[in-house]
Amino acid sequence: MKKDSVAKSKELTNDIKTILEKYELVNVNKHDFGVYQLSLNRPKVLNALNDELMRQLSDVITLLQNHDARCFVLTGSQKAFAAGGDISEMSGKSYAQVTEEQYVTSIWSKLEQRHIPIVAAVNGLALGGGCELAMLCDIIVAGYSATFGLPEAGLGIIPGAGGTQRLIRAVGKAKAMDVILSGKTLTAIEAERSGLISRVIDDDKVLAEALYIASNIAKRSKPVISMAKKVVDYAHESSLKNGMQYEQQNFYATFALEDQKEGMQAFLERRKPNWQDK
Ligand code: DAK
Repeated sequence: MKKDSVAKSKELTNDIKTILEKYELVNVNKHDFGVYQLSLNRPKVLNALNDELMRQLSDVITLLQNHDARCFVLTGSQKAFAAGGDISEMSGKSYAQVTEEQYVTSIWSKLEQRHIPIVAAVNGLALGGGCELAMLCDIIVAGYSATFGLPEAGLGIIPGAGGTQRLIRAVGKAKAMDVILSGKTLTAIEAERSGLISRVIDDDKVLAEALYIASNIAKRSKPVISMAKKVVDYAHESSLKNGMQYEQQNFYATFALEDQKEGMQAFLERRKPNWQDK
């Protein structure tokens, strides 16, 4: 594979640099051809996705999309792309709260509506919301040691950001049920074989590969890429909207269960949950 056209680092212009400095949970690096690398930056909690991180990610993408971005690469750290939605933020929420505030849904749907493609460069853990965030991207490249999973049921909730809907479309019912119901995780090789991700590569080459893919996309016509993305999304996701709404209602409903409180509290107290079945 020719790598002579890999996007090289570029200096951000001062005007955009000053604006981006306030987004401390998302690091931005500019590369050639209008490729932007966005790195999630909550390393102490394995990039757990709290409301603020998702808001910043969405704002940065909107900002750069309206500037000169032609393709994004979204990445985390070597240990974790993201270990899921932030459990400490979610644990105390009630059913009334999550439904009234439409808990983080509006931010996630803004991310879904972008027209510039995102290549996810995944190393380490992509769990729960982290796996859902990767699946919301257009192409996923992962290192051999990456792990994908939707462990939500073990916390007394269900996936709520498209996990139930996108996983089944990517890997089929049998594997999706195994992952969602039993908590099985997928290795990068399994994920590639089952169609969840497009390329597996040595861990230390993942980012370079994702940047290479992004630069190839960025060098093509922007409206053509945007149309191609829209049409592929349509084929893949035409019934997604209804499914997403159904998932969301049921996700919120789990917050009416005592088992949601118990499951999340158990994680925070580092013990096994004592399920009440109510
Ligand atoms: N939330 C908050 N903190 C987390 C976290 C998470 N998901 N994952 C890890 N951390 C924190 C740990 O609490 C720990 O913090 P300290 O104790 O040091 O303060 C730190 O990160 C390092 O984690 P560990 O010490 O546990 O590290 P280990 O290597 O031993 O274990 C692990 C790594 C990933 C196996 C373990 O941390 C783990 O099981 N984490 C939880 C994984 C999980 O269950 N994820 C699913 C969460 S639920 C929605 C959008 C999104 C979502 C829902 C709705 N809408 C749009 C509506 C998402 C939901 C979820 O993802």
